[in-house]
Amino acid sequence: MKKTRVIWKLLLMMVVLLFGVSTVFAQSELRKVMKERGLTEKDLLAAAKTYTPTGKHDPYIVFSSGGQSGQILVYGVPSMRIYKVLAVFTPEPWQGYGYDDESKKVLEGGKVRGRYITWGDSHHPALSETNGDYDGQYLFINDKAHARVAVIDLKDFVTKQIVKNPIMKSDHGGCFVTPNTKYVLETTQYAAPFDNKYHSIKEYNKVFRGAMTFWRFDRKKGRIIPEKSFSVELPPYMQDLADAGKGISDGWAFTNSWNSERYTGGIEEGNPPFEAGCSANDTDYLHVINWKGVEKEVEAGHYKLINGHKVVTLKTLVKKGLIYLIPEPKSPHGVDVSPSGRYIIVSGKLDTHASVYDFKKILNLIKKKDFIGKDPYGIPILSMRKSLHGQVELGLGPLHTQFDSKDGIVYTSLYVDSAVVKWDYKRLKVLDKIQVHYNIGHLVTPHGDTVHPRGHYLIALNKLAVDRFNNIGPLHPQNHQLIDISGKKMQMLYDLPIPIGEPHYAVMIDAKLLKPEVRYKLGWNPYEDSRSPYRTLPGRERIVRKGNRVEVFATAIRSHINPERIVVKKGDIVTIHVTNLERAEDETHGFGIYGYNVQFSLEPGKTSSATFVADKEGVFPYYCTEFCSALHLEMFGYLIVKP
Ligand code: RUQ
Ligand code: CUA
Repeated sequence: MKKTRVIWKLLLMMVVLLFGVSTVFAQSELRKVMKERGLTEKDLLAAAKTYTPTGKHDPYIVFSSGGQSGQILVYGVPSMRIYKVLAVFTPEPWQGYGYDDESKKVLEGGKVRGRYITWGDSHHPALSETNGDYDGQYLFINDKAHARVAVIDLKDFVTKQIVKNPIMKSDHGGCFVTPNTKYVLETTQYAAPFDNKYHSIKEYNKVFRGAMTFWRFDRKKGRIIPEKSFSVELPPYMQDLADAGKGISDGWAFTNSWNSERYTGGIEEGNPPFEAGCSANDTDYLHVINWKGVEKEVEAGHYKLINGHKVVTLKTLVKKGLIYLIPEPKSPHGVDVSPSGRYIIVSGKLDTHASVYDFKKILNLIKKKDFIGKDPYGIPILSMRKSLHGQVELGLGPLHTQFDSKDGIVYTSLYVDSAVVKWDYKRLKVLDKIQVHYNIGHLVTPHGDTVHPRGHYLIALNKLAVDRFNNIGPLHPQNHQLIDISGKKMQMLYDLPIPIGEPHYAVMIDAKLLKPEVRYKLGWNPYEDSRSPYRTLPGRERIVRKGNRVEVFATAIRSHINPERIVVKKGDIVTIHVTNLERAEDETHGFGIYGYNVQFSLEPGKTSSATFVADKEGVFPYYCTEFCSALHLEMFGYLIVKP
């Protein structure tokens, strides 16, 4: 009772401060609103913890995967206000991404066997790290459907590069970075042949393979260097989530798996379905890989070139003692390395327990060559019992784990129970549980997968929303729920519907670490981080014709586009470059042309180009597509194509 009264007084004080009204008036107003909206005192407290007055900024920023949209969602915590959708694997017109020549080049990096792909199943974002903690410089994300990885530079929140994995057909265990972002990890999901040829499913054990790729990241250039990247060949066990070691496990990588049966399905032939065949064994394998050792083998030239990519074979890995397997409860999910790097938490998924492995014990077993056997590929297997620190029964469907700032405290999602469980992985006991709505996949805490988790908030990334929001048709949004974890008991604060696809993972960073630019240098091509050779200064606008090639050097500044008329002949190949001359913050112009699928977003200083064949005669208005000034509507011109 006493506590409620204190809360009540605090809230009143807030209202008084906020509105500058008398206590009595504020009290009656507040009571009225509560009554009208059916709010409890608990609701008011949650509101006070999340409400962010106009002009106030958020202390944390979340980068959430956008699932099938192939994008990334950026929102603030605790306000849960959505700030931006980052275009990554998919064309996105607001940002002009995929609609100008410069960004098309980035998307082309993600071609699959020559085909231009316009979607991605974005899964796990990863922030760049320095000494194991976020540094606010780069963001990476994988596309499960096509085994691709993208690099986003956080100095302007723009996708700079997409690389296609040369040997994988899908991925899941990515992206995870090594503690200084030397490598970005990507691990296969569905085993497949490394080559692009026909193979019968009967060749599964021999030809189908998993892999873990170590993409070498050049921090200065802000790009992945494919020539310096390499992969390790893995058995076709359907590798799942992965993580890079840190602290005492730095130099090692971990991935679990869910098909040690090497089951190949075939209900068509009367075989059991995949989901039964892939979970017949009681255990699957946690893979333990010494990547620093693998790096040395690559340097020594002990690799095979497959599709032009360096692959260290299973044979080499086994011969040099660079890979080990440890049984884990069947079809597990999530493999999360503790801040110190000593403990590795694997969730049961089909088992109600989380298994906490102790890397010190693992290293000892490896040193002593204390193995319980070998798998069909000759990989030594360590004893599960001897590798474990312990197991804790958490509930139904444990999936992912995030760490708290308090030592030993973690949060694990329970998919089947629709709950988050708070527990102690060192002392092996459950501390608290909270219901979420519904069927949670991942969860995220600030810096929750680094050496220095910050605590305070947790977001449950729920797969199903069911009845939580207004009915907007059979396709429901997912539901991100903000939870206060600063106290002993977890408290639900806020629901955020996610409108662009199924978010898998999200990362949450201290907003102070992000220092993006507000404008580009004049004439900038952000996709190449250099001055565009096509930049145009005021007074230098021109139209240059060479044979049937017409090149237009244009500028945009409040409130005109120069030139105002572009006259070409039918069949001409036209390239239009537009430079935004503005220096003022947020003075973005756009440039859209009727009928030619051209749309630029011209942030201050940016130069964008579009090349097209003027294959239709007629009159084609172009105009600025951002409401930039009182005379924005007047910011236009005509492309006239003569017969
Ligand atoms: S994994 S919902 Cu697809 Cu990130 Cu666990
Ligand atoms: Cu420029 Cu509207």
